[in-house]
Amino acid sequence: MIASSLSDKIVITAAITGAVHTPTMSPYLPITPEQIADEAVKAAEAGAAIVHLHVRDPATGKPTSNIELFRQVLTEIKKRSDVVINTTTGGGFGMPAQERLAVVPAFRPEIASFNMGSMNFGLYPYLSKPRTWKYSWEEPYIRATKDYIFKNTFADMEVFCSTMQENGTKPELECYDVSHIYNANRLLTEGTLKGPVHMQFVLGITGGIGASLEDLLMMKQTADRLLGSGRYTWSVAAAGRNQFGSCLAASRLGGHARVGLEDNLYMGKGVYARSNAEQVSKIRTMVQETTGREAAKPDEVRDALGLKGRAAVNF
Ligand code: KMH
Ligand code: ZN
Repeated sequence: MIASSLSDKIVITAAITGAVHTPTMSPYLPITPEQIADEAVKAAEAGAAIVHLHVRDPATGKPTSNIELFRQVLTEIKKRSDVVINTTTGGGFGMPAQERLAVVPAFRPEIASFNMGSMNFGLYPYLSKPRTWKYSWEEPYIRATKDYIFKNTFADMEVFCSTMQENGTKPELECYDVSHIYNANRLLTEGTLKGPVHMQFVLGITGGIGASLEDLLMMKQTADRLLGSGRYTWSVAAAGRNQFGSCLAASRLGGHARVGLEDNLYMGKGVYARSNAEQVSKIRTMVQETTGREAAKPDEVRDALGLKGRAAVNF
């Protein structure tokens, strides 16, 4: 059903800035609302059908949930592009669940991330590389993740689910491990979550499943077994150097691909990605040349995922 309508197309998502990387890690990480919007529009021009968005304090680059910053980014992108806008509800480290979710009732986006369980989410391995930090918040932000739980309890997930339903926002299920697929299946069985669902398998986070081919197959096979093959749509996002290989593998298995500076700052070993668009172009070419699947257009994605359309958002 849903999955087959896009089987000859690849849905490329560009995750523009995220909350995992800090300004010291790459001079190309977009920070201000203007930079984030501009990167999103250019990623769409390069072939991304969806852009996934976080915002940052323009003065320091620190991830924030500030609604006015979101408003600036969302309105600017909508003015310049018909790309599907996917807002984060994962936010940044240390943000309470309700604060992360506020973007949904405020803007009623077509789609938003929905994190499928609590987990360790360690960025502290970044500290093994010596750096001179640009901003004083960066090192403590990264260090604190050693003792941090990314909290998404069943009670939290019920609230996220009902808020998204009330606002006509499709949840994109961020699954960082096999247990998150079981959580998704539980919410579906209980009727809290309505199908058909769209999943993002997030591989290679410290605290989640790895990013080997076996890990990817384990995620897909688990989802097929629990939800039924072809009864859900799915995409892969993988951290760091695993990004392109995992996305290509997903494309060969009928899945979709998320790239972007949220997940990976590089094009290859030691070579910075100078923009999100560069990564979008690279995966678009890799997938097209390997599988023949062409980049899906935003309206094709709206159709296939059952999104309400850009006229129905509140920005
Ligand atoms: N910021 C992270 C803790 C999402 O956008 O929903 C997780 C994250 C996922 O980025
Ligand atoms: Zn995100």
